[in-house]
Amino acid sequence: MLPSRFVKTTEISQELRRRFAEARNVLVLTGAGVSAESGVPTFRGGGTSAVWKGMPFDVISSADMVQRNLPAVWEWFDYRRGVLESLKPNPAHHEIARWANRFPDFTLVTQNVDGLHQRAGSRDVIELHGSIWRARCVKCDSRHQIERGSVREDACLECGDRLRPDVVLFGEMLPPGAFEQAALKASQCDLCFVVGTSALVYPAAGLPEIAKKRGAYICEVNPEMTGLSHLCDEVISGKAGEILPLLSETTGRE
Ligand code: BJW
Repeated sequence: MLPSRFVKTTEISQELRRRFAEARNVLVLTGAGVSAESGVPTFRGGGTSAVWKGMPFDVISSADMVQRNLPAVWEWFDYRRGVLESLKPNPAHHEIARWANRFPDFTLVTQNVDGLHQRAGSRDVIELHGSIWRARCVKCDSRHQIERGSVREDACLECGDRLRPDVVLFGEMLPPGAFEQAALKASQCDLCFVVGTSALVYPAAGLPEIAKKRGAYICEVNPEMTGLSHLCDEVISGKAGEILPLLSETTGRE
């Protein structure tokens, strides 16, 4: 089933312009695609999907691998942090950061662990899947920031036990309160953007469904159709870094 409005171009509909100009509560859910134009590989689809030493990401980024071979997991995450050191936020990150000042109530929820939203200036980002820039103790759960360009700690500063990346792997619980806070905001928003996510991973993919049930207008920005496209009021087929800046330009809302 196609969404009510499927825009197969970079055109922004009059309806979306009006909604964008009048919206008070806006929620944006982002996924790996929002960082694709910065050079961060997405997880699924296309030739650049994440693979490490022949292992698909769901093998190396798994709770099982943390148990069996934590050094291999760190090698994969250290490599990714190293790559991120030289990458920059793209126009999509910057545009979303500006939106925080446009709407009376704005919430950014991301599945990304790369920290690029924050580097673009976004604050109070709800990170559903953790951060590649933090380590967490396997025993006492205390968290340790990993500064850009620095060497990460080997052992927990509180109890001395092993540290693991503070990211959420399949079958693991999301950070306490993160989804609940995002779900509350989804239930209150009047405009919801779903940007650069395949919308396959739950509970994140359930947020636009919550917003839709409460009557929000849902707009997806993605070069591909996803499992959520049918639920959206509008699907704009294109790259986030090209589409999102057009919204402000065409509505003139500052
Ligand atoms: C562009 C673009 C451009 C490209 N511009 N777009 C309910 C129903 C069914 C299953 C479950 C359920 N609840 C829980 C589950 C199980 C599971 C799950 O969802 N499984 C499904 C796969 C079926 N979920 C979980 O296990 C979650 N935990 C949980 O629910 O805990 C409670 C619980 C515990 C135990 C039992 C039951 C419940 C945890 C999920 C953790 C996900 N972790 C990962 C890895 C992080 C670590 C790492 O970085 O290595 O997070 S998986 C990976 O997928 C990563 C991402 O955040 C996540 C989502 O991917 P995303 O962002 O959508 O990226 P892609 O690559 O899939 O898509 C990119 C998109 O961008 C594409 O559409 C492109 O077209 C597009 N694109 N260029 C715009 N320029």
